[in-house]
Amino acid sequence: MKRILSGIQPTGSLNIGTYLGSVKNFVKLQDEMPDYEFFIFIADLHAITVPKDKQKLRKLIKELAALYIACGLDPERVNLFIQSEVPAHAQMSYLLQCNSYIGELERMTQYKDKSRKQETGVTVGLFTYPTLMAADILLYDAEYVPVGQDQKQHLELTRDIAQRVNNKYNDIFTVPKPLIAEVGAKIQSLKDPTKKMSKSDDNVKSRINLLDPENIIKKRIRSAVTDSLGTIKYDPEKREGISNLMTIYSIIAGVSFDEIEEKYEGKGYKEFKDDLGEIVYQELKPIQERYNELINSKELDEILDKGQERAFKVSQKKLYKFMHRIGLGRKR
Ligand code: ATP
Ligand code: LTN
Repeated sequence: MKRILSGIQPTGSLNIGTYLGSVKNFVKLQDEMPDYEFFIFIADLHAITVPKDKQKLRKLIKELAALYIACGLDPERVNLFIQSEVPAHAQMSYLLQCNSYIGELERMTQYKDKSRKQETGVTVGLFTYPTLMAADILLYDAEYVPVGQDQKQHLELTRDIAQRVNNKYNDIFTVPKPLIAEVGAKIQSLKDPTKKMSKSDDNVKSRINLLDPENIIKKRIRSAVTDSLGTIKYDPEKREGISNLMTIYSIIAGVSFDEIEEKYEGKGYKEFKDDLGEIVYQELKPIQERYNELINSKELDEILDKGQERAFKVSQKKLYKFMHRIGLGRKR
């Protein structure tokens, strides 16, 4: 069966950037692509490449899993699992490291950015991060990998590694393709619209988290950076702030930029922002209700157990196949 796979790091509460750029797209894909098997996992091994507080990490892993389901992922359609509960990921990552070059990992912009920001020692794990990501994907022979724009370079590296290994060891991996959503592929920070909205940004005002209460949601939108022109016009090159808010509006309300411009012709930011605050709140309300039902439930554990079982089976088989091709272990 053909497969689609993606991972998300438990590095902070889920925000509307990740939701609109990634989760919502997933929910759509599970219905639009019935011939594919879906795997989504919480990339907790990726999260520890930079220092993490134990209690916070544990809480975030479960929170993310519950939120994914609350956002509409159907556990009957999608295998949802926790990366560290499936040992083949770390094992495969090592095997791929032996087929990757220091030079190509050094070129990764995420590594360059994150290692620059790191105050204490930069770990080897941060450097080899892309080989773990390649392992995540290649273990499942994923044909498509839905990601945001920022992950495109890692996907390209995964393809290079897969092709290299295929040439050396007789076509063992499916070469994956990125699936990048067109609109909303990148939601920008509410405080600095030239940067992406990120859960690891120190400024909490830069984002709206899916679990934020109504008053915070509306406050964040009201205080989002725009410009002094005061008109509702989409121009992502010159007017990043208002264009970013229009993107959020467009995806949630399902209307085009032209329709938004028409609706707010002659009106100012206040009216637009008040409406957008309400639209975002109405989108998040049912998600928060479902999340509260799930977070401490047996249902969530059962979903994660089922996901782990399936992921274990598929990944273990691929891992052994590759080990065998390399010449490792005993021949059976
Ligand atoms: P960090 O800032 O800690 O690196 P992040 O907020 O970028 O984290 P990830 O866990 O790295 O979140 O991303 C999960 C998925 O959501 C990825 O496919 C990523 O590209 C996508 N994504 C994250 N932030 C945004 C955003 N602002 N707009 C669109 N897609 C996003
Ligand atoms: N690196 C990704 C998360 C991630 C991922 C993956 C995405 C880890 N493994 C495999 C797709 C496929 C990120 O930071 N967003």
